[in-house]
Amino acid sequence: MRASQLLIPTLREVPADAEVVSHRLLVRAGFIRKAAAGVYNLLPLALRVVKKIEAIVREEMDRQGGQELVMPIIQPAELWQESGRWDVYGPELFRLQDRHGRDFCLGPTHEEIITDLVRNEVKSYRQLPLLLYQIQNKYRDERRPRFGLLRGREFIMKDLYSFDRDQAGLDISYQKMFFAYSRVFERCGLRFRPVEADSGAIGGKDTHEFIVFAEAGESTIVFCNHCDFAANVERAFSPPERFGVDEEPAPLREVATPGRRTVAEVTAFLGVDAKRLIKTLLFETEQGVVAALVRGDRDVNEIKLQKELGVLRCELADSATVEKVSGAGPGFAGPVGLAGVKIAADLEIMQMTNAVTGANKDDAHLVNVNPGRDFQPDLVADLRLVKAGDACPGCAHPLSATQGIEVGQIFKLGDKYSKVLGATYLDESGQARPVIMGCYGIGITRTMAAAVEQNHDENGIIWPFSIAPFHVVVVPVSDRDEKQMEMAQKTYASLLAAGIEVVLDDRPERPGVKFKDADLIGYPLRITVGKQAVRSGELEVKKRAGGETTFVPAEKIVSYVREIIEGALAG
Ligand code: 9G3
Repeated sequence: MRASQLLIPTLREVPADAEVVSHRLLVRAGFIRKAAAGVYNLLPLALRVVKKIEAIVREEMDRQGGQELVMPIIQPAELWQESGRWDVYGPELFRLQDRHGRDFCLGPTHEEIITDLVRNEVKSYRQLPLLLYQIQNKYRDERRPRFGLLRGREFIMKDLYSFDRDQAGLDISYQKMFFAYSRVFERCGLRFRPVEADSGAIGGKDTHEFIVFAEAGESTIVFCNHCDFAANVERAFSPPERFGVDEEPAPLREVATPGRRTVAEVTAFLGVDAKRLIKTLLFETEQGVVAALVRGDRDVNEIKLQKELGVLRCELADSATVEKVSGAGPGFAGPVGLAGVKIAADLEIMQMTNAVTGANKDDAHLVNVNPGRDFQPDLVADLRLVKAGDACPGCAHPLSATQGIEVGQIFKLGDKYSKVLGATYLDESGQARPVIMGCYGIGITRTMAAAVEQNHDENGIIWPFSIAPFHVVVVPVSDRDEKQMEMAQKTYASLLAAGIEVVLDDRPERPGVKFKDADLIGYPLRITVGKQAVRSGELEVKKRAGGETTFVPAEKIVSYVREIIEGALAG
């Protein structure tokens, strides 16, 4: 392709609303343009990248026996009512009506549609297992669309659904997808890690997320450098620490703590370790106010709390509620004598002796609080948010933490959807059984953005060869120098004839502009044709990653470039 004919609207200035590198660079390098909040045009370069990622995904899905199909984006409300999810999801579900006033939604995912398809078309154990997938636009009306393609309201997803006769079959399908996903992200040139995750509202047991390491990522993962444990913090468990268990319980006593509300203030004032404090956090739920107790140096994992309570809504109470419930301002609530509130204690709490808590009274705390003696929780469970330094559940070594972007997730659904929707098959003995399902997603557009987050420098994008929009750009230094233009054209033509993905930057621009754009767009290889090339017959080939330059005789350029590309694609 000739740059003069391509729509690559590069920008020098940084878009004002772009908070993360991938958003800034994809806009500046002319890959994407916003149409509405969280809704983007994918310009020709972006589409080429998307198609490459999709091709890798298709190969790996097909390798595992996946069959591609396309399901509708417009989905009837009836199916969502049957699964019960029409009412579970609120404003995040894009809803619309047809001319007859019938309800529909824009597909945020396709469990309902595919389960309906399978219940109608699959009757016998002989038709199983089945792996069905599609690559398609998805719609979710995010509260705060941001970070460009990382959290859009319309995005491209590959979603695959597995159907098996039993749990053992599902385990095999899950293994296949785990393997396929690892291959996909490796082939895309990403540094990533599969981590144990939380299945959230969709239910199901086993689930892994594939996390691409990146500072801009919204996922926090903890992992062990000593064994292979890795998990999303939302899911991570760390064994409870036993602090103060050897002490003799002392008599409960109230002490004045004027104006000391925070853990730091109270521990400094009383001269005690934060590990001696019981932190009491009040949450509002549809079951009323709940007091969650964790050690002073810990935080509450709200997702675990929500799960243990079995509630859908779980928000930190405002100060008016805190006062009404505890009779004191924020910072002085405690479990002793706290009436009319459900108390949920973390595992560590019950092992503490002579602890410090709020006294449910302004400017006062209780010391020598002994759980079991002085208060009785309604629920004891693992409620703690794991952080770096906590003990690994596998080998007790301290965990590390890092940020990342979730580019894929795989779930074992079991019979959650097949049961409610009645998707059954007849087994060998003619008995009807629910099909056992799994679902598996890859964010295609998100993977493109994640690749940019991981592969860039101050000058622009550095595409891995496997997903680069083009592999080579040929840059004549002066478009007014006939000899240079001729040599550049010839180089371009020979590469093109060899089937190499090449752009000729034939625009009437200054050399500085063309070099800057080449770096910004991130072509893996740049071939420069200047005065020296014309004189010596040698072309300068520069690698975008690392900046290494080599001079190659013009007649050898095709084989040289081909070798580099083939080497890179072979991994
Ligand atoms: C909704 C809305 C948002 C949603 C969902 C449903 C997330 C929803 C989870 C999944 C699970 C898997 C198939 C591919 C792999 C992931 N956000 N999820 O179900 F109605 Cl508005 O999508 N689906």
